[in-house]
Amino acid sequence: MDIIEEINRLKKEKNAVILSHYYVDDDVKEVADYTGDSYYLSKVAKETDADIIVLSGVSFMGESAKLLNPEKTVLMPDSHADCPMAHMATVEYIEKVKEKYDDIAIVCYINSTALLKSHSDVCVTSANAVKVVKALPNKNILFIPDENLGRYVASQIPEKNFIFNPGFCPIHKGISAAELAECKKKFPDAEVLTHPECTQDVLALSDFIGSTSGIIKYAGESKAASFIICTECGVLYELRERYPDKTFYTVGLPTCVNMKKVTLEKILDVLKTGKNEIFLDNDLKDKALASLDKMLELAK
Ligand code: CIZ
Ligand code: SF4
Repeated sequence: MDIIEEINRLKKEKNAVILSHYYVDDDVKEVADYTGDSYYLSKVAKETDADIIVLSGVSFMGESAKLLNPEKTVLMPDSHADCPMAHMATVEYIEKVKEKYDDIAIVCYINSTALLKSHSDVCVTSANAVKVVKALPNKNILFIPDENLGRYVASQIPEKNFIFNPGFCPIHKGISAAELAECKKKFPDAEVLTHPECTQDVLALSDFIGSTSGIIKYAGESKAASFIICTECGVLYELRERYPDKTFYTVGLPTCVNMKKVTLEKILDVLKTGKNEIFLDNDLKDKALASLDKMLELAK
């Protein structure tokens, strides 16, 4: 039996579901029951009636799935697949900023540890951040951990006062505006579609700024025949599959090494053994879940 057949057999036998992020390797996405961005995966995790969720992505995604569905077993194919940005804020910094403002909301990008979520008022993803922050009554917003996404959201909501935190995604930050400008010269008819984790100078050269799901939707609706995609390269698979007549370029090949740690062999292994299960600290579970639930409610 080949590995895909065996994974599918075990999925059925154990009533497991595989949720994959767009950024994992293409062969891994072949066995996924659901593939999407963080927002989509969190909604699926909340609604699934499977007993086991295999989260083919990085650890904050597994933690979110467990928070949203605590009765389920959540397994990570690779327990070291972690997002460095998820750790790039401190509780001390949050508390220090809170002391300065009476009316402040702590807004936490979902790419964050459960600990950071537990010290926040609401979570956001890149797909819903503007909508969720707009819906908050607070004028002062501390946005953690990603400064670039925070600055983009702030640019869309000028009536609020934002405080930023110096976190970043190394992959999106690594996309260079100078190289993008070169690429635009080479492909002048291509539209530039960019994730808001990229730096401000890259955003300034873009025709569309949005989450991975937003980029995929935009590429389908646009009349343009070619696009320069400024996000992690995994999204190319979905774009090329959905729109085979369109052409997609990237600036270099931005690759998240952590997402690429997930392999079919590791998925099979956790399905067989049940290892790498996510357990969350009891002290922070309720508060972290409250910030995720608030996001799901405000993003409706
Ligand atoms: O960079 C990431 O990890 C993204 C874009 C996650 C997501 O799906 O929002
Ligand atoms: Fe984290 Fe960036 Fe990888 Fe996303 S692409 S998981 S933000 S390091």
